[in-house]
Amino acid sequence: MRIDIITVLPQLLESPLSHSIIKRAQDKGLLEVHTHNLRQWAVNEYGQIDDYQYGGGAGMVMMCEPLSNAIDSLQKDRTYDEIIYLTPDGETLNQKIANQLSLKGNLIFICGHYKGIDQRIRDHYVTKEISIGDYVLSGGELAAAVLVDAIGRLLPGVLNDETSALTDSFQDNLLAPPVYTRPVDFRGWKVPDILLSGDPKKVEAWRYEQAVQRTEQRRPDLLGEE
Ligand code: 6GU
Repeated sequence: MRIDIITVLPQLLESPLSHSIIKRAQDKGLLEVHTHNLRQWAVNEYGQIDDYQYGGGAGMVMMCEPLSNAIDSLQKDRTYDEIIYLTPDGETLNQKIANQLSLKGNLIFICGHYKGIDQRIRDHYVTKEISIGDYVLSGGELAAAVLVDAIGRLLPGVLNDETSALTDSFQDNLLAPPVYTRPVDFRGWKVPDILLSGDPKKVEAWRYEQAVQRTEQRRPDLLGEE
């Protein structure tokens, strides 16, 4: 998979994408992430990419021309399955969306800033709009990093047995059960006996029951859906 990210702050994306599992995905050649500074396509020598909004009001809007030139330039070299705009008014990201996107080949992410991007780019270029939750970030970059992580770890070959996505929270609309490691007794706080029983069937049944209980208590909304 290849992800091209159009941003005014490429530095902000560097660190989150160069560690741990997402770094390994790139090192293994399973994921390529390329960031592109939108200023390359600025409309003048001052590097302008935003302007006042028609109709008045506070806040700048990211202009059509730099964005369309950026996207056109990327599309000269390859075709993209989705052009995704990261925006708080997009569809809220969940595991199902991450699963679906992990099956695609090439993606463009557009990170918004200020009041967002000109609506015409959304109407004529963008194919999907995604939010990472009901709160406002100062730009789409951290949301883009979240999306790259959520998708990247699902690509075949990225995770091994230890990090397997199969037992994640949300993978089957259930939260993950509690987990324990050594020691068996820490300050008198004991590991549940069943996990020490050596009976994989019993362990599996206990984990399932715990997952259901936890989901009922914390996220009943997950149980009523699909
Ligand atoms: Cl995708 N962008 C911004 N700026 N804020 C957000 C968001 C995205 N998702 C949640 N809040």
